[in-house]
Amino acid sequence: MFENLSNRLQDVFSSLKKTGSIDETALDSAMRDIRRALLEADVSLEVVKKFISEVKQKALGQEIIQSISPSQMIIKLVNDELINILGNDTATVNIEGKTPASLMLVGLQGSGKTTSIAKLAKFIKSKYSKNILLVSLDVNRPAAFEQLQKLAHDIDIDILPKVENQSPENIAKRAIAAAEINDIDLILFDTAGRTSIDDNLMQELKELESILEPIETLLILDSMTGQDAINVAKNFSDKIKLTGSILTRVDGDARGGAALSLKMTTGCPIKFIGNGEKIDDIEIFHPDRIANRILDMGDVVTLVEKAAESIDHQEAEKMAERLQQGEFDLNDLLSQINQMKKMGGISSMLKFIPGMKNLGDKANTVSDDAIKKQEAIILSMTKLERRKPKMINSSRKQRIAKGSGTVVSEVNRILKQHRKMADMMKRVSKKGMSGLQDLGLPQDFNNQIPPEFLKK
Ligand SMILES: Nc1nc2c(ncn2[C@@H]2O[C@H](COP(=O)(O)OP(=O)(O)OP(=O)(O)O)[C@@H](O)[C@H]2O)c(=O)[nH]1
Ligand SMILES: [Mg+2]
Repeated sequence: MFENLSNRLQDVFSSLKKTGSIDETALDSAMRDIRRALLEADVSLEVVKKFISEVKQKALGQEIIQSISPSQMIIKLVNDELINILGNDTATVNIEGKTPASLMLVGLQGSGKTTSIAKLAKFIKSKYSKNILLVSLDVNRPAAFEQLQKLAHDIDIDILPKVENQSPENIAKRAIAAAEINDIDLILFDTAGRTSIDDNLMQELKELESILEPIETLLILDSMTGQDAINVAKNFSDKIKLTGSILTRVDGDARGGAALSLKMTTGCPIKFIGNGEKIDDIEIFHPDRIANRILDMGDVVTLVEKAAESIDHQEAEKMAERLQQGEFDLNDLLSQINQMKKMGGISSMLKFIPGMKNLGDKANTVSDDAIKKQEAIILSMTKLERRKPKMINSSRKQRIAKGSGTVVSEVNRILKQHRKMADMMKRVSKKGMSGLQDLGLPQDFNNQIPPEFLKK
């Protein structure tokens, strides 16, 4: 899977590397090649467009990191965007709920439902040691039951015995009753496929859905069908509530476009991929590992992450030095806010000051909007005002409030907050941590942050 895309992207990157420095023209031409590579991999146009515009926008707004080259930066951006369209976090199969809990597999004829159910059952049994019952609800295709029965036997998992001429709805009810008696944790239901989506099939699935109240309804999609898989997913999710999908036959699909388009176009996360006919040919779908496989540039990605991290550290250390000398003006507050934005908390800075590590953890709950507002207020001050906040009189306050789209009381609040923090820094630098006790800290530290700035 993804061989073609992988090769194409690597060609783009190797010619980028040769270019050395990257200007907008070089970036444009690289993005054109990436666009073509994605389209050839059968990724849907909608997704390709979004992909390209995200990467381009980020590439242009990117901070320059000295120790890495622009081409390395672009590789990292493409990597991140690949992970993003693949769904970011790994979506795990849900197996918790009222017992017996039902999992239902649905999909078109021949998509790989019966094979996948056996693969999934073995996976869940060995990973979570659950008691599983397999049930065939396919009363249409001759020998559908026998196919599942053979697989169940191979993996040593129980299957609900066949009763002739029972409707899928009645089999479902019988399965739940049998599971309750036999201490079954999970029932995996195999359903009938159709050559195309028809109303009867959907009606049957809807009825089964209301009987089973499944904790997972997984759509089985044949990745070889490419863009069609996306339409199938859209159609199914219009009618029943899908919780995820299993993409089968990725072993025969060199393009991988379905995998790359599915999450973004349908919102349905891929939970597993089937990569062969054997029972063990199933894999959890990890977006980051898949992206890594496509790019095959793991070392570059790690390098860029490390470089970006070290920049944050340098900044934080520089500020910590100033703080230790008792200096803390509004510029420091601004870079602290920037650090907060980047690293998600005041703790990132405070941890560099001996004894303040735990204190930092407590203050790690400042909300994003509040941070943006604080930043806007400080940015509306002149450089001199930031260095000498005392000079900010009421007319200056009004100008600052106007410039930042806030009101004077908010400007006052920041100034007050800054005064308190500066005072705290001064005490710490003079007396060490004992200086904080005069302020009633650390217990009181969260009070330094206005309550509306804390996450609800
Ligand atoms: N190469 C490969 N073949 C697969 C994979 N998954 C299923 N198959 C094959 O696809 C064929 C159909 O699989 P089934 O599991 O019977 O499909 P189904 O959706 O249950 O089919 P119906 O019940 O007829 O709707 C079988 O020959 C499987 O061996 C896979 O991941 N890779
Ligand atoms: Mg089947």
